[in-house]
This record gives sequence, structure tokens and C-alpha cells, in this order.
Amino acid sequence: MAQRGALVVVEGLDRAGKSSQCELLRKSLEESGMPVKYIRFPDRTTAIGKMIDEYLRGQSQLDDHAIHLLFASNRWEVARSIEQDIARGYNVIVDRYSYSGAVYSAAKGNPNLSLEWAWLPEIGLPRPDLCLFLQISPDEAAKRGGFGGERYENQAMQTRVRELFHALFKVVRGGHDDVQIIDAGRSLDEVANDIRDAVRGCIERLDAIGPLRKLGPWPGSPRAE
Ligand code: DGP
Repeated sequence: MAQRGALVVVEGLDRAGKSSQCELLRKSLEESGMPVKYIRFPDRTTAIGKMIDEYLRGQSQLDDHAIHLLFASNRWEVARSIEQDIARGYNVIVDRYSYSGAVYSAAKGNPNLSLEWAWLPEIGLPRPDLCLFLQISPDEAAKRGGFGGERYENQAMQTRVRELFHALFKVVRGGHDDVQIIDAGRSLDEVANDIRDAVRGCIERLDAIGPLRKLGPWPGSPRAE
């Protein structure tokens, strides 16, 4: 049987360069003859994705918990196809994933929507073999062409999001090297080189990692026996 592919997630603040870097990574893997698929969340093309799109563009209002669960559903609706692609040997690059899911919702400051609560609907989704966090200061992000007009694209929110990403990574990292911080304040090429090296290293480790894993519960939460 062919070796399975790797599940690689690219995360970061708005304007950190995720989409450009995902494209460069896709090209570089394809040029090396590796099968690649590239997906991004939110996937605004599905029925759920269209509701998310309207919300982000300020055309609809939704309860914080309701929109949170729509974002998570948008991942669940393609979870099976990610697993199938990985099993068929594709390396799947994902632009934003569960980490954005938990962090952006918790960053709203709703006292009934903690980071821990926000993580719950992510449990059981395919677990990335590698998560690359493109680190950039909120000031630098604002300089890069400024923020657009979508919900969340403002300095206060981005600062909170940044803090919460680090808080989340501390909790879910579990001592493994599957979350790597990349300094995205450098040139496109420098960042792309680091990403490419990290992903190649991950692909080489796939045998040692074993089958695709699932995102686990919040550490410390009680489990049923
Ligand atoms: P993007 O298409 O990558 O620019 O993402 C759109 C915006 O939505 C961006 O500000 C980040 C935010 N976002 C992405 N995924 C999620 C999610 O799962 N939950 C929440 N609350 N926000 C998200």
C-alpha cells in the first residue's frame, strides 16, 4: 500500500501571509512529484460556508455559539474526504483549521464561550501531523495592506487572537513537535524555505507517526471509562 499523505495545517493572524505560503508550498511539493491537495477554511462554497460568509461580511447576525458551531460544522463536512485523500497518499495542506476555530471565537470575550468550550466541537476531527503557525506582530499585519472590512479584522481582536493562539498551543501541544512557530515577518522566500523544510521533515517522519490521528479532548477533562 502507498504511504499515506501528511496533514499539514497553516495558521496565523489575518495578513500573516498564509494563503501565499500555502500556494508556494503546494507548488514546491508538486514540483518534487508529491501529490498535493490544498483546502482552506472557512470553505465558503458549501451551504454552511455561505452562512459563514454572510456573517463575516456583516450581512447577518448570529449568536456567538451558533456561528462557532457553523465554523466547526464546515470542517466536519469535509473531514471524511480529508481522511480519504490522506489514505490515498495525498499531502493535504489546510489554510486555517480548528486552532483558528477555537481562538477566534474565544477572542470575542463572551464569558460563556471559553477557549475550552470552543475546542469541544473540534474533538475527533483529523489531527494535523504538522501545524505551522505564521507569527507576525499585529502592527506588522496592519501595515501589510491594512485590514479589510470583515468582522474580526481590527487591531484589538487581532491582539487577543494572537495571545489566545499561544495559550491554545501551550495546552494542545502535548510535548510533540507538531506545532511549529514560523517567523512570518521575513521575506516571502525565507518563510517559504522554512515551511518547505518543516513539511519535508514531517513527511519523512510519517512512518514513525503512524496512522492519521484525531484531535483529542481538552487536557485534564474527565473521560468516560
Ligand atoms: P480567512 O478566509 O482565512 O480570511 O478567514 C476569515 C475570517 O474568519 C478570519 O478573520 C478568521 C476567521 N475564522 C476562520 N476560521 C474560523 C473559525 O473556525 N471560527 C471563527 N470564529 N473564526 C474563524
